[in-house]
Amino acid sequence: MREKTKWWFNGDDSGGKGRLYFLYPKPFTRSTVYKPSDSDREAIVGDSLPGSHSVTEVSLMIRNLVSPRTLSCCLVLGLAVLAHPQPQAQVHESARHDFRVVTVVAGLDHPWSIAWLPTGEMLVAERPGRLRVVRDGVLASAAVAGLPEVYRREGQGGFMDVALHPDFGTNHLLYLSYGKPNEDGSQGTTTVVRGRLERGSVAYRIDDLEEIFESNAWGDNNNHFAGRMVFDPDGYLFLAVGDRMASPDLMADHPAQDLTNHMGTIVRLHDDGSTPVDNPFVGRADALPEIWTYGHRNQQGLAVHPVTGEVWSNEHGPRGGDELNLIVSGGNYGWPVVSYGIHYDGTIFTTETERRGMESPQFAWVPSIAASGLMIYSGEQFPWWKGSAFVGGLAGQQLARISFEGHRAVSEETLLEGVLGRIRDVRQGPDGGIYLALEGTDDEPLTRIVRLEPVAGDVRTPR
Ligand SMILES: [Ca+2]
Repeated sequence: MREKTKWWFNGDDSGGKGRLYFLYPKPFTRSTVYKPSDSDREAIVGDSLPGSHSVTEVSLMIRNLVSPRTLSCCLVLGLAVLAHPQPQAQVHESARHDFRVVTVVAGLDHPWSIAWLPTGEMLVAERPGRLRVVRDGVLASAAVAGLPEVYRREGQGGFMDVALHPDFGTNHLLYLSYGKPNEDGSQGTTTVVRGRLERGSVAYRIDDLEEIFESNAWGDNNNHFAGRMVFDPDGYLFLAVGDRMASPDLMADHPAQDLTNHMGTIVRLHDDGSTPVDNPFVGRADALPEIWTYGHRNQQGLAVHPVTGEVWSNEHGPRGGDELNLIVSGGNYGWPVVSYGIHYDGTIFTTETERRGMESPQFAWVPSIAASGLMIYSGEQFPWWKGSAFVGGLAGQQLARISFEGHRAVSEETLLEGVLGRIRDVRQGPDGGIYLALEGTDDEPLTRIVRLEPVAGDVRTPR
């Protein structure tokens, strides 16, 4: 019997009969059938039950929680509870679904992004330059080995996003975006490496690491790297590169409006980093061929629509003017010539919010929430939320849900405002759950990933 990881009680709050769910690591096997031995049973019952509970019957049912190949099992034990049932988390109400917030894993240092392996294990990129593995709710102490050094462990120039190749199951290729330092460490730029994720005797490691794209977005500051990545259904890799905080007062001379660098762009690449010949600026002497769109600021969300396959992005405005954008080939998204925002000090750099020939956002936040993370929901756990976009708020300390008619955002609902602090990333897990990576604080830098848990019987008609 290995160490236990987690248990929770599902039953009458005032005591009485209920079921104890117990999650523990299953030996790694391709088989979906795993029978615990009698000694396993004894260890579970002996180790995991609080003293005031007694077991009247033990029925062991193996339930795969995530996928047939997950490492997790769930034992369901029939219990008679004498006293002190486990309190359940608070229910949060919203227009379409009620839900609880439960902790998935704690102890993370600036988690910036989340990805899942086919085994059900969770990968978490920590900004200071570590890639962590979470197995059955337990954070492995050893980080993934074989990844590069970062430009800055503080600020924004560390590890950014982690993504699996669409054929990861056969090729094991893992992609990481990060702030790459120049030779003397004085400047950094958004860069993508990939390598094969292999499991060693103790921990995962990256073999055959190679750099596949170094953006031309060098700067000696530590801001606006963007760095989000996503593969679209055709297998192209999209990468957001931030504007490196060049001043909006540059207006039409701003680097985000200059196609000879990658600042303020989304680039589109083959999986090996080479340039697709049908990219919109291929063959132009005044443009870099990797550019797919430009005129962006600091894009902290990038997602593929689960039904249409379209690429969507969100970006930070300055004071006001965060945007949710539908990404179309060759589009100029206007920064800083058109914006719904103003300078942080309240002064104005543009009076225009839209202009012919520039792409307008499908939704804009005024005031800003500091949009971070983007997910368009397609799971079964929250059926009324299918097709909604979920966006984390850093300064806004909230989860925004945007609903659409076609491409047009028609409503915004603010969830969890002020409840969880700053939300850095939003993902849909392979179980259809909604996962949030939270920011720590100066006082408590280590932080959590949480999951929204449906409330049974919650599905209701719209209010
Ligand atoms: Ca814009």
